[in-house]
Amino acid sequence: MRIDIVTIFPDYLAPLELSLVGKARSEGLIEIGVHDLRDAATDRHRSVDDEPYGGGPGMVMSPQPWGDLLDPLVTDSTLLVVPSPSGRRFDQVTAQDWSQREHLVIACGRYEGIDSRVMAHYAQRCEVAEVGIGDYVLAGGEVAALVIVEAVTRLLPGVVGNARSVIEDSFAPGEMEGLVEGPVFTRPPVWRDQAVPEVLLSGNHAEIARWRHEQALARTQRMRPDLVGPDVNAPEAQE
Ligand code: JBH
Repeated sequence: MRIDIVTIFPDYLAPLELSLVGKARSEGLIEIGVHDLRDAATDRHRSVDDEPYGGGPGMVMSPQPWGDLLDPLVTDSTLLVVPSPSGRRFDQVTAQDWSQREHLVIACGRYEGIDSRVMAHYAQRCEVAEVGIGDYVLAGGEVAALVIVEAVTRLLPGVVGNARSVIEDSFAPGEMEGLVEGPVFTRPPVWRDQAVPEVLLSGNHAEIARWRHEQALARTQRMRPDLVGPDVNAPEAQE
């Protein structure tokens, strides 16, 4: 897979040289290109934005630099990803889907966003997906791009050493589908008066699997009630 990222802050994407994504790149499991939008600006100040038509606060990114920079990157098999607070939510199912694509281009907007004609134009030439990563306000698409690249890269074959850790993750389809993971423990068996739950030391794998599922269910109910139905054991649900 190849991912091209377009931004006015190429340095913001330096973390893609580190850790899991950095290793996947150096092993040739993924190719990532980072492009400076200002390289496609035509004036002396390398401007990439202008005032919004119709008035209002902030600035809008001009279509010309986007068009000039994207034209040579985009083919009919590209998925053009535009991180935006008004997009549909990027989730694990989206990450799974995108990990099968051969080419992503991620267009990072700043200010009040990118002139809408850019998305309309490329929608005629390839698939375009506007996605947000959560209900909070960011200053631009770069952090969302980092999130998307990491979520997608770890799903590529050969990237995560232990395939089970991908399969058994929170949100991953399968046994723990729709649940967040419960608590985990490692040595020592007692730390600051707290013992590791007995069952985990029992060696009874069926018992352990059952306990983990119970814990995951309880934690999901408590921390992410939106992911499960109403708690049938809750006092207000009795009688
Ligand atoms: C900004 O404010 C944001 N919330 C969620 N996703 C985003 C993606 C790009 C820019 C946001």
